[in-house]
Amino acid sequence: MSNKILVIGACGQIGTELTLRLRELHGNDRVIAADIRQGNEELMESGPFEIMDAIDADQMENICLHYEINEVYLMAAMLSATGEKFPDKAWKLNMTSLFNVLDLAKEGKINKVFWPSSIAVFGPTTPQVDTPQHTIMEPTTVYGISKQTGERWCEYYHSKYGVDVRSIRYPGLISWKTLPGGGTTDYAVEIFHEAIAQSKYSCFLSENTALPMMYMDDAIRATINIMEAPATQIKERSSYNLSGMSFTPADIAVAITKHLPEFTISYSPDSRQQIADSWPSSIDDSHARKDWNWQAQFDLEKTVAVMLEHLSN
Ligand code: AKB
Repeated sequence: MSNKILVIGACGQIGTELTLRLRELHGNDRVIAADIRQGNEELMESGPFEIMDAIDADQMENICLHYEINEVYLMAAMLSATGEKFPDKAWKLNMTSLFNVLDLAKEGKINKVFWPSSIAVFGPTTPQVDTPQHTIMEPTTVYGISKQTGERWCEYYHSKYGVDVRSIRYPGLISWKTLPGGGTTDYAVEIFHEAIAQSKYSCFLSENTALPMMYMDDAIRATINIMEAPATQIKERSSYNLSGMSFTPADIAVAITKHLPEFTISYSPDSRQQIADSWPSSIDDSHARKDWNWQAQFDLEKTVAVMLEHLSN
């Protein structure tokens, strides 16, 4: 089978940078971007693009067969905060798209699948600090329930049908190329845009809400590393805990102030506070380190420096 890659949800926050990196590694024509809408100029002009609705199984199959796709990265999803506004749509998108891809793999039409899970699989009864790989998972958001259910299905398709599916529980992701949309951790990106534009930011989470976060370069490296690891090294076929850094809105504000002394933050928690309170504050990713040599490279200081540099330009 040819080695061709399809990224579904290629125009979103992760999809954009993942597609561009995969194109660098494999060649522009070997990485097909697909999304329900068009993406930024760099993405659209660097290689093939298809309009695709991830819940349309026939459309997905036709694109996979047409391009002789080998690997699929399914990045389309409705995130935590938007999912609470549209629970039925979130469930439909997050679950149907996953079954569409898993079934293509089960039928031997594609070889390998990447599917993102999230720290949202955890809930208020989960140990909050250094949350272990295997622990209590009672998520309270539709997004979290869809990710937890998806994890069980990934493991099921692997053990029953031999599907080579790999997954990571992403923390909040910080990036400058494409904005996140509809998540609870989005404040950690918004804050940079507002710091540069207005020198102030009103945060929708409270001062001391610690959450696991990661700079996008680390997330992309982890995604590609887990997909490139030999199958025998992938011991968790649900999803791997992954840790970058943990900080509160107050911590990131202090780190920004070191570069922009006039910056000020205020706090006006909204409904997203309840979601954040149900999630871990830090993650134990020892299984990912042991099984496929995961190691984060970006801490808060480094992330703040690189975000401000890129966004100021
Ligand atoms: C969200 O906030 O919903 C996402 C996530 C942690 O999966 N960024």
